[in-house]
Amino acid sequence: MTIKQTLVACIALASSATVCSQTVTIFPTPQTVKWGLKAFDRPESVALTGASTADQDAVSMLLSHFPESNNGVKVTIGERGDKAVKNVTSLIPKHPEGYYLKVDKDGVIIAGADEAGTYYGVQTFLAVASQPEVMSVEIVDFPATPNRGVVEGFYGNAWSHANRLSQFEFYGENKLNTYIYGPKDDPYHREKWREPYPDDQAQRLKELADAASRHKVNFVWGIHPAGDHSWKDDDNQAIVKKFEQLYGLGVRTFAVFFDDVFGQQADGKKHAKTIDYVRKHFIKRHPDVKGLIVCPSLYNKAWAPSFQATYLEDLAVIDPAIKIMWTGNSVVDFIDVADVEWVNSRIGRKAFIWLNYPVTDFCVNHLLMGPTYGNEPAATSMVSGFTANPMEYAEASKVSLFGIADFLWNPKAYDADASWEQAIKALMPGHEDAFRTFCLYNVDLGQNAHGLRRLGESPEMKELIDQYEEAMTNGYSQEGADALRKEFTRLTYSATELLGSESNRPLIDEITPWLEVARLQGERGQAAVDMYEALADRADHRFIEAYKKYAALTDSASRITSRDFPGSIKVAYPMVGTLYAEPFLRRSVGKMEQAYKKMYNYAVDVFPTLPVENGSYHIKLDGAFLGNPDAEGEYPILQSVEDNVNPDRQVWRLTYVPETKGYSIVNAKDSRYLTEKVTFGKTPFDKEIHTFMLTPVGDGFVISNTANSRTTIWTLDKTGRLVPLRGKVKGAVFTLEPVK
Ligand code: LOG
Repeated sequence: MTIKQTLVACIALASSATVCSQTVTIFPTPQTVKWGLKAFDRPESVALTGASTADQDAVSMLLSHFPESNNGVKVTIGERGDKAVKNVTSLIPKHPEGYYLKVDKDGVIIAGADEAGTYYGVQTFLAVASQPEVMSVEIVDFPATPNRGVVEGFYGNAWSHANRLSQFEFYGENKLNTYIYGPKDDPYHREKWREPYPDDQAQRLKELADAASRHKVNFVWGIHPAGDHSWKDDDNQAIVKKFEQLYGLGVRTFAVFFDDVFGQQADGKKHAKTIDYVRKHFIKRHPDVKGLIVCPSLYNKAWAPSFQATYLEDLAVIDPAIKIMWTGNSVVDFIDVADVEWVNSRIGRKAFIWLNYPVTDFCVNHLLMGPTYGNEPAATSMVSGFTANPMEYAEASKVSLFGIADFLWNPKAYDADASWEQAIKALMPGHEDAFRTFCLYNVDLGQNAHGLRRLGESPEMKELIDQYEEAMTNGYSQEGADALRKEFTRLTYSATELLGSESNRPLIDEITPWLEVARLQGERGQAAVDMYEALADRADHRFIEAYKKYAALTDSASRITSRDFPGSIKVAYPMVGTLYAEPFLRRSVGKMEQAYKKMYNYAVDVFPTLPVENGSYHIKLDGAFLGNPDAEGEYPILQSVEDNVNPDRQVWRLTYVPETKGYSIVNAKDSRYLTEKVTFGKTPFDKEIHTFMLTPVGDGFVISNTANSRTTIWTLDKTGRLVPLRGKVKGAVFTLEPVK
């Protein structure tokens, strides 16, 4: 159902009678709504007028909720031009996809500006009629943004067929009308773009195109030929041939992606020629093809300096009806007026937005379940379309997409928090509080290459942590400990409740690894509070028991994975509460450990010992020395012999950083430190991303960055350069030799 919340306002009258107004809050927020008194009880059935001339998807949608019968509530349905709705013609908004809806004692009128309008009118009526008492209402409604939806454009495991079917239903309910197919790791989209889909996959795409159309979603199929296109006509023809296959399966809108290629492959003039070839030899030959969308190589403003200065202008010679995509000021950012103005003036048309949110392919250990905020409402009138790139977790992405749908339909009325609350209710009915708590612990992206953070993580927890830490520095606070225990317990209860809930199983199944980590985080928090209390009571045995519990729970959490199946493109190691809760746990347990060791001897061997002592080392691989290049080179190098002229080049100072359980690695020659990319640091030292874990293996260590240690370890490429190795692969084993 589109309507997610009922505001039941009950006014108790002087004596015994109670009048209940069962108006509902409609999402996406309509342009104008006028509520009246009760019209009728929720209908058992409907009696239709105009059904044969009205949009058939709209009629079926209505009948799938209310059966037809002669004595049902009268519903008149149709679109502009149909006889059935002739009387209300002047009330139908002129905007494409708009509708007029009237509900009163005499029945219901649903009148669309076009077919989609009628369908959306039905969706709104279903919402209005979701309560036991249906209220009178008059609604004039239309979308502010023309093409609204999703671009499945991420790297990683592509959505399943069932995911996509469920998305289309959701888009219909929430009035999103566009889905662009472009999963980077579907081989037939990118790597093997020239090859046709095998029959079984082709059949599924046909099913998708049909299903999308039933929900008034424009199914756009995209190809990504940019990696190895020769920019000659035989390859242009290969695009056309592939498009013909998809055309045969019912696809009527197409896209060509040139993103994430550089140098010679990122040539605006060549891209324009290819697109023009496709226009001439494909689009023009099929009058029923609705359009073409292009994603340029230069798709965000931050990259402009490193591209051909005229890339966008060179591309912009293509037919002005062809849409050009744009991610904003940078790859991952929200959209504002200034950046849309910037690109529009270069491409000679309104940009088509590719919003990289809530996509997590660059921070796979996180889920983005927070409110969708940051896009400037006024920008929506300057774009030809607006699509969001989601997470590979399709069901979980619906929280953000709900907000996107609401924002795009009616940007002026958009309230990110209210919309988010509504999404939570819609997606997890019966478990709203638990789901809300879970979502609040999963808003942050963690440290990531794009630098985007979302700071709204559990404000309740943040406040308690701040208070508790202040109390800790001033002595002891039982109140602070109690409050903190309560909040951690709430987290555990919420996760446990959701794990057992039946209300939206596909969503629960998807997020189960994060729910497990959240449940354990709550329990770890409780154990940490036990440690705190034991320390205050000077109860060393109790402290050790609590510590052991904490350590065991932490160990269990660190073993949880998501998408860990054979052939998975990306395995994730779920992280929860990364902004406040998790750093707090590490910090406070680390401090308590130190405090305990100063006071007691009992069982101190339970604490992990450092893999290596702080100090200066040679870092060696197969007998060769890791060194600092003489020039201002970016990467350390591997040198087969010891440097006797300038020995400091091969000396590395390792310093343990308790917060991250990692080491900073600093070269003795010039004090440059290694960063998360194993280059030398240029930005100020940041312990979160500039420290390394040393995992003992045999006589040596595998080295990994603490920020992404679970997915990346360091090894050497053919040139002897340190490079990150992704995935669960055995890495290079380094040995450390202390330098006196
Ligand atoms: C890719 C996209 C990816 C996203 C976020 C575009 C146009 N292309 O940096 O496939 O999901 O960033 O990682 C991209 O955004 N490249």
